[in-house]
Amino acid sequence: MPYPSPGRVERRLLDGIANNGAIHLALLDPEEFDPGSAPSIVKALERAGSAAVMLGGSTVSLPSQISDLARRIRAESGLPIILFPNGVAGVVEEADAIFFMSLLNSTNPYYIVGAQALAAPLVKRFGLEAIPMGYIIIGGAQTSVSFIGQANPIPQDKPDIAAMYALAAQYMGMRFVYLEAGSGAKEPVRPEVIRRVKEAVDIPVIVGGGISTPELAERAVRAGADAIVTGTAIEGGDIGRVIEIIGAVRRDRAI
Ligand code: 1GP
Repeated sequence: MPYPSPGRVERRLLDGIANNGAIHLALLDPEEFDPGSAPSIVKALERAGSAAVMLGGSTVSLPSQISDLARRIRAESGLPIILFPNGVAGVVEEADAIFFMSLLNSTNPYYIVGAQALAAPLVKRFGLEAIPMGYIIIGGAQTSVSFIGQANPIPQDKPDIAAMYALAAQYMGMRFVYLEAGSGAKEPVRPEVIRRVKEAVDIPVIVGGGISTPELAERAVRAGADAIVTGTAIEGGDIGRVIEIIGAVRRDRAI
């Protein structure tokens, strides 16, 4: 059993993966979202089987936007609320947990450990469950996250490098690894990258960025993704399609 042992939210994610083969995580970026519409959307996604809500975005600077969204969602939904912070501004008290993430292929130590050190006392004070996660940016496209995070993205045709970084995350004690193509990416993380990472590590593999259809979600799950994140598809307002994506994710990956 790792120390500290997994908290309530982490256990729920792990149980979801164990029971369903893979889970869906709904990402809401407070800068892209009308807070009034969030609760009904989240309720629909919860009914469809999404496992948790992630709150955050690369350019968020106003913590109160995240707090407001978290409060509204909590009033209407029982889904765990997990912060997906871009920095210290992404840490608020109203969530259940935080992906305590290090952008492993940033060229700037601020995004590897600097922001985390500044945020750590807040996480403790707010009583947030910290879920240690290695965050790795994949693919050549310039996205908000790769620009802001000053990343040196791992090329899609270098799956072994992605696997090395993911294994390093595991050996450093991180309990999830997130392969990120960037929000709205034209090319999601390629199946070969997911497959190679999955073969290399024992920790759950989260995949996001550009997964806009059930087919792309299913392809990622078949390649070995344990969790699929969608953000842009939810912002687009076609909740029917997001519900289809959730259905595709929850199907047994062995099918
Ligand atoms: C971004 O991986 C997430 O951090 C989700 O990406 O917005 O493209 O779904 P999309």
